[in-house]
This record gives sequence, C-alpha cells and structure tokens, in this order.
Amino acid sequence: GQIGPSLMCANMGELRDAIVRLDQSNVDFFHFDIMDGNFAPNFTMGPDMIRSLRSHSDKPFDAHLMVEEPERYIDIFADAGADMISVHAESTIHLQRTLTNIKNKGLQAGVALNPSSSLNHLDYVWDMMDYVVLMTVNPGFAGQKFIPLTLDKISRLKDMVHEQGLDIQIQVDGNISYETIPKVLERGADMLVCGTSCLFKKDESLEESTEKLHTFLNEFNSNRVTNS
Ligand code: S6P
Ligand code: MG
Repeated sequence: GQIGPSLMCANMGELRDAIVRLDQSNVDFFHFDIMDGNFAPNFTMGPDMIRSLRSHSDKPFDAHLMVEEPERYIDIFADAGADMISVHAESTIHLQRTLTNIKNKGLQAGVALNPSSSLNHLDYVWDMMDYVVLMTVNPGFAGQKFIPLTLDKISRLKDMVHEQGLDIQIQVDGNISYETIPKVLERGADMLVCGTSCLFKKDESLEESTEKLHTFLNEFNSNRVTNS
C-alpha cells in the first residue's frame, strides 16, 4: 500500500514543515482535501495552498475535490500544481467529460464515491480512470468512524478491475488505522490516505509515525508473501 498523508490533518500553521518532513520520510503522495461547505459540510484547503507547497516536494499531489460542480475547477487545480484530481461521481453530472478534461490536462483522473454510493457509477468510465477513491467515512471531517460495509465494496471493485484487466488504483480514504489497514489491503486497496488514525498523532512526531507505518506495511507484505 502506498502512503498518502492527508494534509488537512496537519497543523495548518506548519504546513510547509509538515510536507518537508513527510517528504523526507518517504511517503508516496500527498492528499489534499478540497471542500466547498456545500457538497461536504466543512472548509479546508484550496488551490493557493497547493501552489505555495508545490516547490517543497516532488511527490505527486492528489487533489480530492469534495465540491459541487468540480468540472468548474479542474483548470485551477491543474494550474496550481496537482498531479492527480479526483471528483465525486455524486457531484459531477457530466462525469465522462470531466474525466476527459482532467486527462487532457495531463493529470491522473480519479472518481471518488461516498460510502453509500454504488460502484455502478463507474460502469461507463472504466477507460477514463487512473484511480478510484472509495470513501470509508462520509466526506467532511477527520477522525470519524470506519464504515464496515465499504470493505465488501473494495473487494468487488478489485474484482471488476481485475476481470477487465485494467490498471486502476484503489485509494481508500477515512479512518485508515492499524486496525483497518490489514482489512483494506487484504481486499485490494493500493493507496492509503493517512490522517489522524495512523499518521498525525499528538504524542508522536511525523517521523516516528511514518517510520512505524513503513515497518507495519513491510511486515504485512512479507507475511502476505510467505502465506501465499
Ligand atoms: C474526509 C477527507 C479525508 C480525511 C481523512 C482523515 O472528508 O476526504 O481525506 O481527511 O480521511 O483521516 P482520519 O484518519 O482522521 O479519518
Ligand atoms: Mg480525502
């Protein structure tokens, strides 16, 4: 599993420090949560934040747009420096067109689904996606409880991707913790969005948390190899 810190969980006054230290701690990508107070009941980050942090890491910047009409903001986020953009199927009427626009900008395109949304949303855009974001909590806040029924959704999506021989990554987002990581990885998750549940902890430095996470994932992977 790839590690992607969810930067809305960092101390906003020390974002540059956080990104530099996480970059040096070998995380795989950075996850930016964008909310409009409408699609998701909160406000978080925006394109200017992405722009001002861009020079501090060469790792992929992943913008998760939890906004109404995300199609209006693709250019803004692409120009700010995002490498990957995910839009929610629930808020995007012309999903195929929006994904086309993201890919035409040279970025990786993702479709995000709320916990209660069906995988059927993906039926006619399989060829346009680089990744799918399966929300394992409802959009809006850090520190929420994991929704168990989403586990089956990961398995089913993995099967669908596999059956069609596609190269689509499965990103899971919401309460990714030492308890849930083995469960999501066993079912086929590829990218882990890491927030307050495993990375941004009060009593641990970012270096300690990432180190622990790397060790845990390495052990999990080696057990998986020996067991199969
Ligand atoms: C939720 C957002 C997420 C959270 C992340 C928090 O609306 O899309 O990316 O920031 O899931 O992680 P945690 O471990 O605090 O639930
Ligand atoms: Mg997110």
